[in-house]
Amino acid sequence: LTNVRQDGGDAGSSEAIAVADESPRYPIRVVCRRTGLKPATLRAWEKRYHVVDPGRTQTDRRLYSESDIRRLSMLQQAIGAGWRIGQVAQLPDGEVEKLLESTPRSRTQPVPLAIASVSERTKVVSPARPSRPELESYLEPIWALDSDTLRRRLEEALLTETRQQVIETVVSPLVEEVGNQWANNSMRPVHEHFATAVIRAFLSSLRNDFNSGNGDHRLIVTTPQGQLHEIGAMIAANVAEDAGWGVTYLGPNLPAEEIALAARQRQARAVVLSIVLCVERAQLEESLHILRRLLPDSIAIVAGGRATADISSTLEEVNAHVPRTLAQYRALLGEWIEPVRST
Ligand code: B12
Repeated sequence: LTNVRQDGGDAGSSEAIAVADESPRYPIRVVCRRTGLKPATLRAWEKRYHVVDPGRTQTDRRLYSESDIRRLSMLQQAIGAGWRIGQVAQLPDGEVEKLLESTPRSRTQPVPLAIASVSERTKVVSPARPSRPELESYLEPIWALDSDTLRRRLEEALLTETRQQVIETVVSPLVEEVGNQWANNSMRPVHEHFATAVIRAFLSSLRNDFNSGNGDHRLIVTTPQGQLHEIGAMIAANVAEDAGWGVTYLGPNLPAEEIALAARQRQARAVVLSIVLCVERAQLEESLHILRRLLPDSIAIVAGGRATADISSTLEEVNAHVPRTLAQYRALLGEWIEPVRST
């Protein structure tokens, strides 16, 4: 609270005015601790939205003032209340304050699609569901159907993080967030389709198609017939390539006979399946049995994805390895690759 008048009297009286120290003096670490923002989010907000204008030390490190911290805390609260950073970043402090006071809990309920026009949806529905602040800069271009910006932001993430980190900390949570917003009608199917298309292209571009593997280092990655969700399989392919495996990626929705043919032809070490949704369970379970029958014992089946829990007994029957997390999957691939390396 800068220049707070304590007596309501003469503005010229220096004793009557309590001036908070507004000099820039807090490093980014302190600001993040006090506001709960991550450093990367704060830098992104500054770069894209100029939310505050910090001072600099002689060695060019950022320094923030009390009022910067206050503003950032309010913006952080607004995001928590479901606003998007693009909607609040340019508002003066007083407006953000009013917004926070007047954001009733009921705003967290989405407006039904049927009665909301597109403009109402971007104004009213988009702040409906709090999303993770660190994903805001990716959700903005999805709302705007702006593929250039979405793609550029994903690529920018690669400048500071490894391919694995970007997949696990950006791509996975982003698709999940899109899926949740789509499921609760906060996002239209067009936005979900658009986001999926750009993310598929991005994951494709990360893949190392030239490494088809040699010796025992070959994997087939796909999804069984009826399983249309492909991003889990693309992630599994990327993770394996990162761990040094040559991957033959077959896309989604493939009959067991075709998968087995590819695995035998490539003399793969394993077939990796992504099973995200338990649709047509009987067909899914049958195709796993067929696959096991058509594969020699030397070719393992690895199955991952959220629906593996629904068919766990079948997966056991076909002797599948079922890593529950990407870390477990990486560990399994590591165990297999080690003996090969040592020969
Ligand atoms: C995009 C999408 C689609 C697209 C897929 C396009 C494509 N080319 O992939 C389309 C439009 C085709 C689609 C269709 C359907 N979808 Co859909 N879809 C999604 C969405 C938004 C993203 C899916 C995705 O790619 N996720 C990203 C990946 C990264 O997440 P994941 O698949 O869970 O994978 C993680 C783990 O499971 C694991 N993993 C996955 N595979 C593997 C493999 C290995 C080896 C390992 C180790 C780990 C692993 O690692 C990943 C990273 O954490 C999700 C929402 C969401 N929250 O995921 C809904 C979602 C999966 N879909 C859903 C539904 C209901 C459907 C439909 C039935 C809708 C309909 N009525 O038609 C159909 C069914 C299609 C079918 N037969 O398979 C539901 C499933 C609900 C449930 N019971 O689980 C979801 C969760 C949406 C929701 N919240 O309701 N969908």
